[in-house]
Amino acid sequence: MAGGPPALSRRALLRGVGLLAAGGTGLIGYAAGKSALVSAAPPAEPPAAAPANEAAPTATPWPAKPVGAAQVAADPTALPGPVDWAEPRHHQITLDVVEVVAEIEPGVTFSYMTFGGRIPGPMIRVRQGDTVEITVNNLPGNLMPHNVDLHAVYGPHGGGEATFVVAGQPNGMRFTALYPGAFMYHCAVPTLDHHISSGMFGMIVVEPPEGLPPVNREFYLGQHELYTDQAAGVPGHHNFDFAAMQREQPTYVLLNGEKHALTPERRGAMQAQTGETARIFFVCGGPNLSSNFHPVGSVWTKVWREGAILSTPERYVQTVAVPPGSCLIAEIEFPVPGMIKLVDHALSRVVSKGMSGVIEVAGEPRPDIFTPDLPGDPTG
Ligand SMILES: [Cu+2]
Repeated sequence: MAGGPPALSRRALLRGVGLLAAGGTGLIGYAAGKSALVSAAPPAEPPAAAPANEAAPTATPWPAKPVGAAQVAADPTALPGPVDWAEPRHHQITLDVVEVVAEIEPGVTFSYMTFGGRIPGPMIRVRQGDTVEITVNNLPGNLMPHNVDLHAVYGPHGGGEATFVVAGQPNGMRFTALYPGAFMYHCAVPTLDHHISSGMFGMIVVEPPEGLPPVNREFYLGQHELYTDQAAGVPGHHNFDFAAMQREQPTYVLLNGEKHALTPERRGAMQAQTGETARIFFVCGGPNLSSNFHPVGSVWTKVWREGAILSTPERYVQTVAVPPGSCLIAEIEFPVPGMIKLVDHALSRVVSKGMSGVIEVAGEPRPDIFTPDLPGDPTG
């Protein structure tokens, strides 16, 4: 297992990062010298005007930066299949830490920090009793130290201290997944709220030995909020705003890391057929806001709050509160065709802040269940 640089202990590095965070100017000085993640210099070009319907920006906008990745939104269908093994297995997993400039929405760039270049980070799926060797690979060229704290780990810091690593190095640990459920993982360096807000969170699912109920489809989703020095929608590069984070007033509230990413207008909607049942794995990264997760035009037919999969599920739940640092496993059925919009029902987070996704349900109409038009309705 690799460690930190030879001259410095991991504990000393953690202390150092803590001092940077506590010092305020120390953090700004550190980051401004590196220029990409937190910036204090004036813009190189005249600022773009804010849209008339937006609040005035809190700082002069920078021009948009060249993007290093065309997309950070995770494909909601890109998740491992259900556990199909009956004996304990050993897993070797590497989480690449990717710091990358990408668009929150078209024309608005941000310096994201991610696991694997996607938000949420890759879903890890194991069986209760499995052993997991997990390595945080902090890629060369990154600016920040990182680590991973998994809520599925019995162990100090959830493994955060054991995996702490500076840029250009890997650092790993091994654990046994002793309890089942869906659990968040996240970067947990001393400035962890900054790192989570910038994208560093994901989910590990530990299935019970008997597995999960069969379903037709599964989707993997993550909500979190982003604090920038501009109003939502202002073109250009948005820098991270620590003061806004302290006030817990986000610029964006996002599903899978980008504004309205999982909609037909952006990256594409999720797809389903009438008569099917889908399972949703949902992680609320926060760092500060709970989600009030609601399917518009439907209902969660089964809900395992907190991802507590051994619990008896609640039935026909309209809106589920999911706190930051937790997960939800829910099932949804599709009796009629049409569009189901997934939102945070704290509704001011939806339109301009970006918190929505869509499931498009194809199939034959069921007028016995829903009839949109009645005789005498206005036409056109
Ligand atoms: Cu980090």
